[in-house]
Amino acid sequence: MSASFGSIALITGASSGIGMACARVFAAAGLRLILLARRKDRLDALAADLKSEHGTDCLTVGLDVRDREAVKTFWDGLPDGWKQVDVLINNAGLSRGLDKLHEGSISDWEEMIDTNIKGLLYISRCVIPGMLGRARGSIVNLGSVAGHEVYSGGNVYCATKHAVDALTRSMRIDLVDTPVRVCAVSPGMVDTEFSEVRFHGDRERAARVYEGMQPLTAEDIADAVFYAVSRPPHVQIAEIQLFPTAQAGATCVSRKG
Ligand code: NDP
Ligand code: 8X3
Repeated sequence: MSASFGSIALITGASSGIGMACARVFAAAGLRLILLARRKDRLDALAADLKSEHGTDCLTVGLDVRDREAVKTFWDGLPDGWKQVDVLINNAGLSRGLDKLHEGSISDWEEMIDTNIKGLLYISRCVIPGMLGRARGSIVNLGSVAGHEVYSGGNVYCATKHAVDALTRSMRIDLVDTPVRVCAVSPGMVDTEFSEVRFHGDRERAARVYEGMQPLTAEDIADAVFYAVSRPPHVQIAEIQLFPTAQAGATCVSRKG
């Protein structure tokens, strides 16, 4: 099976949150999926679910997108019939900490820069040439409100998402004379494992981020990603920004109770 916009989607960071929700939406649309993340056990469990729910064929790969050689080896070693990626969802990403820059952890900075910027670049460099060869493709990069605004303690995370915004707009220019479309989906607060990762596993602190307000869900974001990809070929959605109704900016959130 396939959809009018393609037959294979590659989703990075499919083991959790937004990436996992995207996998469910694109599986329901009949695509075959290449699912990447470090936690392969989770990808395998997801693939088994999608097989039984939709008959989806998934290729699951335990991969750290920061590892340039591993990304190349994964791509070069893809089995026949799996290289024709029509939909690329550059979703793998994370934040670490909310420290002031002059008190920040350099290893946290490197993790964010290497994942959110360099990982996106390594994967895109592998996938885009094939899209050009086949003259079709849709790329969705996960941006953020943090790619448009900065906030206290957001420093390096915000810088990485500003970089994603710059790379998305650059890709669109570089690909303007081709049929390949590039979109950023840029959410505000989404209730996933994101805050737990930001606070290094501190679940109580993570839960406080969403206290007294209703955040977006991963499914809300997957719906936006699917909308962008499923437009007719002559329509390129440049960016979708989404907030919860109780949010109007990075630091403007209405909390009740
Ligand atoms: P989650 O923490 O739930 O999911 C993050 C995903 O990224 C996981 O599947 C994780 O898999 C993967 N990932 C992280 N590091 C790597 C790596 N080095 N190599 C491969 N995969 C990696 O968070 P979200 O779903 O919320 O985040 C998805 C994207 O959405 C991110 O880019 C984030 O910045 C963005 N975003 C999130 C918002 C939010 O409020 N939640 C708002 C705006 C944007 P694993 O650990 O198994 O490798
Ligand atoms: C995630 C949203 O507000 O934590 O990108 O930066 S925020």
